[in-house]
Amino acid sequence: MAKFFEEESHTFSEYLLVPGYSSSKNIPSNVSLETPLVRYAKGEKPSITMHIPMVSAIMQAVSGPRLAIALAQEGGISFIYGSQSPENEAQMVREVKSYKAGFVISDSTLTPDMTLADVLELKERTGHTTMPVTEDGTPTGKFCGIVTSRDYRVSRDEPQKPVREFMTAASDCITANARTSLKECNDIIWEQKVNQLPIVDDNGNLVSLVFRKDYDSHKSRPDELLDEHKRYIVGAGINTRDYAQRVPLLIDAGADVLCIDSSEGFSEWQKLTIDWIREHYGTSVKVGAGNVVDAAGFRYLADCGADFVKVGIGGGSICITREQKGIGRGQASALIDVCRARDEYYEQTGVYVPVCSDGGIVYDYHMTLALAMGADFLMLGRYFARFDESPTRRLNVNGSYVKEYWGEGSARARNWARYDLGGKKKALSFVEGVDSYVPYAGPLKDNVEGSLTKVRSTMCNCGALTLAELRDKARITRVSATSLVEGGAHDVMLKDSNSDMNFR
Ligand code: RVP
Repeated sequence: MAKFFEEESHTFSEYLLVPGYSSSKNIPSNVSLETPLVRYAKGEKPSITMHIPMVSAIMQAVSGPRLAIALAQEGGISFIYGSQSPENEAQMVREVKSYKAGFVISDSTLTPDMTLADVLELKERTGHTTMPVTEDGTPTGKFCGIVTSRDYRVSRDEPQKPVREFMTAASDCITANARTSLKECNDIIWEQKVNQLPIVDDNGNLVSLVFRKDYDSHKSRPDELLDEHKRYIVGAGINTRDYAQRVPLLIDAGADVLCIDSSEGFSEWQKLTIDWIREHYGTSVKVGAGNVVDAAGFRYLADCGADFVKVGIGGGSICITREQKGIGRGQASALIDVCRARDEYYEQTGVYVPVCSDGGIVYDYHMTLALAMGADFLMLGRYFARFDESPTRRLNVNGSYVKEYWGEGSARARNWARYDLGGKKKALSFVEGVDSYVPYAGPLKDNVEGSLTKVRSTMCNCGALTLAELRDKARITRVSATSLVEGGAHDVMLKDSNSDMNFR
């Protein structure tokens, strides 16, 4: 006879926090959101602690180098997507590790043969108006010149006009060499009255750009997450198929932490992957595993030596696994079950294995709920896909700006290794994800700050100043379908029917 779980499975929206006593010390500026990323023994400290409990999803549409840098600047970690060649993924890790604050690697580069139409298309896609021109169109190719919006007139110029005819040629640009410090670059920008300064190496190749508009943001970022060499911390996704090739390249590139990216993690494939890493690197390479949705799955991965365990099957916004295969569990129920198992494991073994809640966060308050239910940190896909820094195109659809967002199990990403169960076939057998748009929401920094302001505020209402205290003190109630209606605006006529509250 099958085992039947006693309780239905529930989602975050079916719960609310009941405020507890808060003292005059419970003010948002006193709240710490520090959280462990990897396992540690009682009395010791984890080797990596994040300053905010957020990581970005291991997805093509989410975690590229630009988002990784922006998130590390706020105190969280990106996991660069693994559904690309090991070499490309390692290159992305290297880009993050070699990033120097204030020196921007171009993500909108032209060739001299491209046209004004290409410039306009790129501008629409990335939102950038300043575009360097290199011989081969790569961000580190031979520097040929620069295009800004002052170089063309859309009303007069032909769309087919080649870039070489209207760019400011390299010989007329003020540039600096790669040994110039950020302070010196900013001095040049002010003295020469320019808005950007291309950094060019001794062979004439573009290295990066320094922008006047970034001047203020170079000032200290209190939460940024740095390694011992003051480089940004970055993670990388791996799979249970090509780890013997992929892991060495990622470690060599400087990845600080790895995570096995799999739709279903309660499997021997995960053990084989972790065993291989332990055999070759001992415990110096940190690796998370998942995804699981119950205590047994957690226990298995914790015993395998996973540094953290990721929870969630079928709850992702772009995920249709539950419809396609009939497997999964409501994200809240899965998380509660796994977090109980983590606490038991800690009591029994003295080893704390952090839990990551992956997928299904829609509202900011879901973040607080997930943390109160026990998550040490959250993995978010849709949330980050909406920002400037995600690697996807920004488009104007019916008058609104949107960004593209597609699942790793979609026909577009074809991340077969994430879903593979073994056998000869090296392709997706059927899709488990969709291709979609999400509302464009601007820069990561502003949005993360906004969301965490709400998290801090709710923590104060629960009398908690740390995430551990929140887990201890939170009082959580289930809500009926009728009281859900009561929770939103109701019985009034909204003035702004296009309100974007749903996405905040
Ligand atoms: P969300 O934040 O709700 O967009 O969910 C993101 C999560 O969804 C990812 O971290 C991953 O676990 C899962 N995912 C990614 N692709 C797919 C799919 O195609 N089914 N699912």
